[in-house]
Amino acid sequence: MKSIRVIDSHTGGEPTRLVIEGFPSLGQGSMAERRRVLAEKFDDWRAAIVLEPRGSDVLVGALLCEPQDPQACAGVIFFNNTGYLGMCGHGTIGLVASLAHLGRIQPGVHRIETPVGTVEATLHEDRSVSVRNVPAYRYRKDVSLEVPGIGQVAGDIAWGGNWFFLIANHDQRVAGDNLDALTTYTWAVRQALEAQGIRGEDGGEIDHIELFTEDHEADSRNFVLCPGKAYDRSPCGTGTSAKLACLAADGKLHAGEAWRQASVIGSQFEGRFEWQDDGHEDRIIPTIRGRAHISAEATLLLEEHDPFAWGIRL
Ligand code: PYC
Repeated sequence: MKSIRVIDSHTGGEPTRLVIEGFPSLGQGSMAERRRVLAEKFDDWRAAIVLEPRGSDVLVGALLCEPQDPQACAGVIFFNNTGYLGMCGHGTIGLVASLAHLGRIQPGVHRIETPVGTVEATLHEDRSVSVRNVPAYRYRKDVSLEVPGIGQVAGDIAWGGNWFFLIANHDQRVAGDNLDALTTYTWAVRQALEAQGIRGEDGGEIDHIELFTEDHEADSRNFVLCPGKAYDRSPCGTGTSAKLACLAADGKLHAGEAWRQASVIGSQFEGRFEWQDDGHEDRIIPTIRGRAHISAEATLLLEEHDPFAWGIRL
């Protein structure tokens, strides 16, 4: 019998399962190297932790790692029902809330290594968390796409720690009682991007699709389709970062101004940005603030003769 200790939390409704003990060693490399080792040698551990019957399609896993840099408080690798993420905003907020719950960190600034760079998380006295993310930028504006069954769709491609296709003009109702239609629409867009070879600047797959609409209580409401076809219950930290990059590039939001991003279920993040100060004029450093709540402390058990011990993989 194998056992894996986890802390579950949710950030604006989106769950994170932080793995704190019981995972095989991935070596001492960077988080990007350790993610490669995880994917190549231990992918069944990912599946055991986040897939049914222990998990669900919505769950994001976060493997807590020893950081390389002694100044960092943690390293982390995020994964989901289909594979691995670069960064994860809601997951970082969940990680920080879980470390605070365990008494491992106090309010203040904490550096966290991820596969796509180091982020800086501030645990505030009110238990909310700000994540100063990796640099974000818009790669292409107004990309036109023929989507089978839908027609022409135009959107921006932006990086916020993962690759996003952001669609502002569409005929969809972005509301919690329209999730099936939103999923069908965004999944068709995702497949069209893939089929037409439209990718991020580094050749990375555009595996998050984001729709926007107006909101009475925030500056915008979004629906974000995640890589494994689940929608993000939170406003998506990396998706909000990508949105801030587009707003900044269009001059619609200025450095330091607040942007309240609501999710399709009504939870909110507050985002702000500063321009990156290294000659990349189009890049911003986004900061996303939100709040996570702890939902379980648990030990996952993998029985030797359980046919679904390593997850249901169809
Ligand atoms: O908050 O960045 C995020 C995120 C990515 C996928 C799910 N949540």
